[in-house]
Amino acid sequence: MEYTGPGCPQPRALDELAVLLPEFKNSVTAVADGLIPQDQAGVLTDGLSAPADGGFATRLTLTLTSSDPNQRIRYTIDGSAPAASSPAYAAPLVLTDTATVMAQRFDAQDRPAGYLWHQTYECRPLVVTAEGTVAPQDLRFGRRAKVTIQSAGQRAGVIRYAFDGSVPTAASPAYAGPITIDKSTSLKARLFDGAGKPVGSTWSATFQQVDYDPSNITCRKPVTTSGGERDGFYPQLANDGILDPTQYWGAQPAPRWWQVDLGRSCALNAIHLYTWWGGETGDGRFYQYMLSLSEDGTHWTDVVDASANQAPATKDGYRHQFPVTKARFLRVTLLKNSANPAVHLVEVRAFEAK
Ligand SMILES: [Ca+2]
Repeated sequence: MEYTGPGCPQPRALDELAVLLPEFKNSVTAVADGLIPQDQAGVLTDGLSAPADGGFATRLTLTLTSSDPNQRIRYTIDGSAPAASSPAYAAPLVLTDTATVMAQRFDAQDRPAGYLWHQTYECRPLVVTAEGTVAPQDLRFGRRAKVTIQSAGQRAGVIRYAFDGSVPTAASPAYAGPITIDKSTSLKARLFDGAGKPVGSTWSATFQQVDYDPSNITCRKPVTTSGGERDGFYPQLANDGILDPTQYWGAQPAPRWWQVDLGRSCALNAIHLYTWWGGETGDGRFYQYMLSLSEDGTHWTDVVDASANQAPATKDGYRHQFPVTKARFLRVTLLKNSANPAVHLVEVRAFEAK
């Protein structure tokens, strides 16, 4: 997700540069209060959806200082260079919309002195949250997601949005409540004030629908394996929640096992095992395996014996149901891949009895 608009680097402290460049001394410096903290940048769920380069959500207070108190500062907020006719700085500036601030010292004869200081501060007034995504800061979702848009600080105005990739205008649909999406889509949203004028930047993101099942309980739990991993084929790819055949755990030679710690004793009655299946339509390969459960990680019960399986792997996976069994640990032992000596898991999903 990102905001589009002017770039917004952190405010410059020209006094720091003065160490290297003495001629920068006696220039204007600035302190900005209200910038979105770096550690909250990019967070979707708590409402601060912004890239890591700052910006502000509702209001920004800017304090300008000159190391020469005898010279006044004049400033503009429209991007033009300050002149003798520009306002003299007397108190901290309060910004409520994107602005390029320029400031310059002027001497007793109102002649420019020192160097021009300038900085663009980007207002990002919207807060976007989503339910049903793979993770709080993730824009990928399963069957559907519910997207909520608010203005930061309950700022007055009308939020308008567009799904077609265009930037919302005053004629775009007005946001009236959470929006449910059920396919991949771009979303752009923008705040308009009472006069129909846009405020700040446009919020923009692309939500991506993926094969993700929120009722699966293996997702992102700790995993261990018997080793033999190939570079880049991490064990965590088999329980990242997403069925994506380009991302899988791979190890060799068979047999190899992969194990997940569910963190608590669960009443399981179904496991869906997605080995690699050899491309979109499958290449006819099959995997032979055992599925075992354990309460303590030491004593195991085999709930599925597919050691003689010859059914080809497909994108639908090997789906097993079994009598309800209590377990904290789930182990997949891959005994054989008919295509080559390596074994592969795209995803392992487990489900609790309802
Ligand atoms: Ca996966």
